[in-house]
Amino acid sequence: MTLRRGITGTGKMQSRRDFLKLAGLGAAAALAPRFSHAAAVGDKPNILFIMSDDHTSQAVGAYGSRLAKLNPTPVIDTLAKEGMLFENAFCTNSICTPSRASIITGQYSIANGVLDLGGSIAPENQYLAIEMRKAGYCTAMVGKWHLKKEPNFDYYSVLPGQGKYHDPVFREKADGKPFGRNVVKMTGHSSDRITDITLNWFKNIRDKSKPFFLMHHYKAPHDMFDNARRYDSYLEDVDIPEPENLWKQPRFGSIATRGHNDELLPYIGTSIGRRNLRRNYTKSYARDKSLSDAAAKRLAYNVYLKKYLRCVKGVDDNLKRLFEYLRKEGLMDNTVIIYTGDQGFMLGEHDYMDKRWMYDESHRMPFLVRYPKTIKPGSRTDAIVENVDYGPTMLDFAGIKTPDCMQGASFKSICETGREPASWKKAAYYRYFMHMAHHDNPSHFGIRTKTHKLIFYYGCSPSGANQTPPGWELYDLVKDPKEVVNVYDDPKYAKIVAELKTQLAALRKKYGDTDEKFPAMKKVIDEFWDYGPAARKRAIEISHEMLERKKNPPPRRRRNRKNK
Ligand SMILES: [Ca+2]
Repeated sequence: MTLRRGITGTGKMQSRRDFLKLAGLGAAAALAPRFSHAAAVGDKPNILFIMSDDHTSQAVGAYGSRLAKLNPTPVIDTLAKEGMLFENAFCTNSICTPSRASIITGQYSIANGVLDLGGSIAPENQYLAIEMRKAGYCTAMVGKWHLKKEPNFDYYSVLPGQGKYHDPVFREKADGKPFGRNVVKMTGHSSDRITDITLNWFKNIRDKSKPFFLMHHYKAPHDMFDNARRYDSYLEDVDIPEPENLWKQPRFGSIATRGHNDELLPYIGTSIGRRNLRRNYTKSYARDKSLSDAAAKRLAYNVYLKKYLRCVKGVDDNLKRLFEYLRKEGLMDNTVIIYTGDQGFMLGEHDYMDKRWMYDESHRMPFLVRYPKTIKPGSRTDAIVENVDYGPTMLDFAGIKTPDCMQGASFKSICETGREPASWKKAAYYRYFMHMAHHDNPSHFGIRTKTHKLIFYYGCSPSGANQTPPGWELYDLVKDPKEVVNVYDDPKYAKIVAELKTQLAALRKKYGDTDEKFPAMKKVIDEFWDYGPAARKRAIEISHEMLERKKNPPPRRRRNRKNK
């Protein structure tokens, strides 16, 4: 297969029509002429999009969390010092493949079809890369890709699937063989090799007559965390600061996340401590049964955080190498440099691990952008931006209008002025589909404004199967930024709940995420939307039914489960 075959105008218009149909935008919009953009490159800035896997904002020093005192990311922090920090950048579906799909297409999961880890993006639908090339950019993708199909870039060298931490293999475009057979084996740690590949591309491969658009993606610090050996003693003698809600949060959550009277706590949301033993670090690293629950939890927490932060350190040190090269070559200041993670990550907050949740630590993405020509050093914004907006923003920096197929919008003017246009979005929309997969997270969707977050755990798979108790949670982010008091049932918040439900329904309609294709799931959502007495009674029954299933599970069938 050649790349060119995949990017014909016909293929693109077809996918755009499908999208418009899905989004219910009608015939007039579908027939509107597409704009064209000149191929001339002139003084267009280079664009370097750096993304790590699961690097959460709490583990970026510039975000000032409890971990900032460990100085985990001195190099990444320079982007905040010399550029802008986004306090409220959010993913639309907190897991690897869907987040990457939203970035490359500018579309929410329901529109690009990547609802879960099984999805992929065909070369002709990799709009961000295609538009950059059309605008005269030399395009490259290096590192973790995870969108399965061949990257539609002038150059790529990508890890297959998750890739390996040590001695990784890459699929390398320059190898010339068809995608999947173009394998190059390397030795050493993936963060080091990914940086080497990028530096080699800068020196020997890129077309220097064009501006560049490079996506430079680390595998680290995704689990199963495995740092380069030189970091084995990093933080060895440090007690990692703990979040208060690792230990105590009596008013956190709902029947959806705790079960009726907490009866499902061992089964929902994988934990740091002994609460839920699936994929659990206490089980793996604090096996001594004589340890108290608290001692085992503290030990497991330190192992989990240290392994994670050692991987982060490897990323940060490698970026030092990359930035030194850019400085030496005079590329630092005419390049828009972005640093982000593909989602956030729970580092023991709420006694949770992994991502997937809509709680801030998992929902938020670190997002730093440096471009001294137009972005003020040391600036910050609390504007709400989503990963679907990343593509439009980078295209805007390249002088390209947002293509019609993208649902996101450019926030370049926010980067440059710190001010939000009056029409800018006031809320982020979130949806997680992979019901109870891997880390026992019930499916949910919700809305987050600057002041509140409303989450609806409808709790079933798209087929309606494996029902967990539906429930609602509301957090007052002004009074309760750590999200430990669910105020959904507090009468003082009834008006806010009603307003947010109306906004949430409107966003679902706007983004075409209303589940007509999944009637069984839609029925559950409709039944529990108002959450009156009958629905609450039924949720309690479902909680009991789930407990019964967990205590007396049906015989296991043999199956091959794909890991993430
Ligand atoms: Ca990820």
